[in-house]
Amino acid sequence: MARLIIVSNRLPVSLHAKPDGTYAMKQSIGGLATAIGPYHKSHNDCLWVGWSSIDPDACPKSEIKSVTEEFKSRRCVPIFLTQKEIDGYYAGYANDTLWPLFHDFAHEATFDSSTWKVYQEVNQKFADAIIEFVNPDDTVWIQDYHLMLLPAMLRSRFPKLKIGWFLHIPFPSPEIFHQLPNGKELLEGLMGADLLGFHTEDFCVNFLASVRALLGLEVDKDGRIPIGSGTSQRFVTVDAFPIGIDYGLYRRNAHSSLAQAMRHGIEAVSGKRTRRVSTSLTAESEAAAEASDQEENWWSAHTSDELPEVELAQSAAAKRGTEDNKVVVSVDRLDYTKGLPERLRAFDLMLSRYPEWVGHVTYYLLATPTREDVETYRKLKDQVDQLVGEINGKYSLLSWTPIHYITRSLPIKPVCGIYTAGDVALVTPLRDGMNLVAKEYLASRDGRDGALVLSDECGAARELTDAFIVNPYDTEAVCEALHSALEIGSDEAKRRNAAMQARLKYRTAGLWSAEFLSTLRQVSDPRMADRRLQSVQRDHLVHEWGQSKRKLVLCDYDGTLTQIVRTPGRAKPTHRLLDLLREVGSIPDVDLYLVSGRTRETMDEWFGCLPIGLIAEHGAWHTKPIEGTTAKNADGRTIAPKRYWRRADGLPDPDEWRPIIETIMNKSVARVPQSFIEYKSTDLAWHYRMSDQKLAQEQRERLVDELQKVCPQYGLMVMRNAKVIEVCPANVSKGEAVKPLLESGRYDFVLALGDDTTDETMFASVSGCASARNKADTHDVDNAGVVKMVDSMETTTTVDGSSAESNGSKPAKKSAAPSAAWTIKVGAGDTNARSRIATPTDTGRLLGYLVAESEAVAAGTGPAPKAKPKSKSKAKKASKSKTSAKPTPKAASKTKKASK
Ligand code: ADQ
Repeated sequence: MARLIIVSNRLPVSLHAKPDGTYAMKQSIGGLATAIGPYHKSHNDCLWVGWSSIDPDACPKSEIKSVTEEFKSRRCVPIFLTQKEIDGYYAGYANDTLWPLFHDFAHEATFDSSTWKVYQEVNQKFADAIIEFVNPDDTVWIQDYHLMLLPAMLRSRFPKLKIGWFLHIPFPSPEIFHQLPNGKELLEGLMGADLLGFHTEDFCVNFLASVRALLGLEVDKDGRIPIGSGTSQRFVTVDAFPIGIDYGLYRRNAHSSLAQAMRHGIEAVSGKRTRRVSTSLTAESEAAAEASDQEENWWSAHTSDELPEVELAQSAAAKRGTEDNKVVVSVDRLDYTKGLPERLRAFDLMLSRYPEWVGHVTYYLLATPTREDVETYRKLKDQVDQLVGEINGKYSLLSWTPIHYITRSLPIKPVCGIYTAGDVALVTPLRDGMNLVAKEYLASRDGRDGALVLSDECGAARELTDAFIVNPYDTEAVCEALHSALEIGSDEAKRRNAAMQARLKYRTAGLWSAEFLSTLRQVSDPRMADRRLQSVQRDHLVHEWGQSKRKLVLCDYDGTLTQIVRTPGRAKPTHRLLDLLREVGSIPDVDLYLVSGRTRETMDEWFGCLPIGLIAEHGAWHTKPIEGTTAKNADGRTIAPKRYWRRADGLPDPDEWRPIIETIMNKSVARVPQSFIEYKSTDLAWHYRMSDQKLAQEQRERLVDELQKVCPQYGLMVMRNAKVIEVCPANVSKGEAVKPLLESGRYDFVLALGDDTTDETMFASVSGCASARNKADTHDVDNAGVVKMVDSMETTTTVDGSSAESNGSKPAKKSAAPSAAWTIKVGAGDTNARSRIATPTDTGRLLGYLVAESEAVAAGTGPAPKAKPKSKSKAKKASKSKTSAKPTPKAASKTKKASK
């Protein structure tokens, strides 16, 4: 059985020695463990290889054996690294060279040939351990910058192994990458993989620029780098896979009693919950105000400059209501990439520029120190300590402290408590691959307000475009964004969040790993690697969907929404699939049609209850719900809509041709055991999926020959589909069936999905209609038959015989063809479709994206951002000063006042 082998620096579980000498296993927390952990846990065919955190030199051999067994019981393969190896590979090359350089902190990077040597050796140690048990048909998924040489090491031993690699941190611009003495070797190491994944399109662009410059390799239109030539040629695919979070986990934990207790505690201390702080503040400020009114007394003898507390207390008095108090939060590891000193300076500036916030905004800063043995990290800690001390010293009032500084590492529930208490989250890393904190904050505030100030230097900024996006180096911009975020109204904050939350809810950690693995399978199969729907194209499709006014989805069923099975009757839709189709069909500006070769009886039985259109027998029949008949009962369940089936006009008379075709097909049934005829009202189909394939294929050619001689005289045609030979009217095809919809001028977005040759006619119609956009006016005259069908599909006869506009809206100008037209082939084989996805599961995922996007747009913020590659140098960064968080007029006037 083919297995999935995940390889990362650390294992997802760690062992802790107990006092009795035995070990306790502890689940690791963190992005990677939560993203892939559930897959590993629930799949018996999934193994995880990683560093055990145990030094073999400090552990007796017998213990190593028992520890290995302990790990094995959790499907983990431990790698034992000595202290020297850890110092060179992990602390040295990975964290002192690659980490700073990849985060654009070249000045922090050390280049030491001895750590590079150990990095090579440890990568080889991982390779040797994997080679010992891996099978050639397994899939290996390698994580992160610690193991960049591993793909080529495995490839040299297993040419056919499916190998993927994902980078969790940014990939730097080529100018920065070129500073790395061993850059070429690292890239060569990665060229051993089939698929290389990055968080964003920008990082892919940076990576490909370095590949071009250092290896002289180019990427083709399908996002693939060809390696070698001739029969041994293989491809390395590069694409973006933005990691998500387990949204439900954060939403649930935010409601836990521990998180709520934490939230209440923070709100009490910051004066939001009780009047304690506010009362004393009020007293303090009233005393100040009173004193300043009296001439010649102690207070008035001091200017504000000499005693800023007086002014601050006065400003505090301006906001007496505790409901106006606000909490700012941030959660970080204390790393120089997270931009803590810059953020603290911006908070300081905000308090001095907008003194009305003094006494009314409290910043909960959770920053857990890491790598305290390293000088840079120690210095950073000292700097942050000092800044916090300075700000607290400068602004604290008797009963209010601006910053609550927590340096402990907290488990998920208290962290969620902090998120739920935070009116504003300050997430301003100077550079970050993705940044999960921003996403966790939004998930913890599901359905609630709360404003996110987000650095444009992290991957999350490409997705969370409704946040206050700032340049983290620009103190002024962060200050203004923070002020705007504090001032934002609850409704506006909810509206912004709802859009981002709708997308995050769908784009989870589970979706991320499933998409990476599905892409890895697709790119490793030469029959499916061309025309692959790349993430940038998928994002473009989703963006166009969000922007369009009226959308048409044409979707085949067998092989497109569900796997092809041996017995056609067994391909019944699951509840999950029906729910998905119901969701798509229920979006107000969407018309979904299932376009199938199945009989109308089957279509009715399986899908008649859904608010969608149905086209059966390759277009011989069509129906859509009569408007106003789709409703929900008291339980919220959709009541099956009323619908009438309509037969396409001008079809040959079945009584004339059916006995002749049946006789011919019956000969094949007799010759090929387990083959059979399927009877449809306008169509006969010979199925041989369950038969001996060699015998069936020989017979198929004979049958096709014979049928082709007879069919034309009856106006019929022969179709070769997947393990089926079908005879149907020559003037019927999926392409002809959907033309009336395409030419109706009703839609500005069309998506067609299908898996076999019958769907190619549909693709041709969609492409033809899109390319003939400007000529479509003439069609009414040229093709009277088609126009007739337009009319019959556009209007639906109601029970009383009157005619109703099927969508309730007037069609746009007849000649207007869709401006966005997407055709997608599902699976292998030749196609004229624009793009290809691998399996029906991918179809489901794509439809899921569209549902989430419609929800996000409905939440009121407009369409998703179009992915735009962006690469910039450090030099540009230093000079830029931008923020989307423009000061509000109110804020601007205060700025002026403050600067007087
Ligand atoms: P990290 O550098 O670990 O991940 P991040 O994405 O922010 O950074 O994830 C941090 C995780 O740790 C979050 O789940 C957060 O809640 C938690 N955390 C952070 N500080 C904490 C603290 N003080 N106490 C408790 N919990 C804390 C790397 C890359 C990122 C990328 C992820 C996933 O550097 O850019 O997003 O991998 O690919």
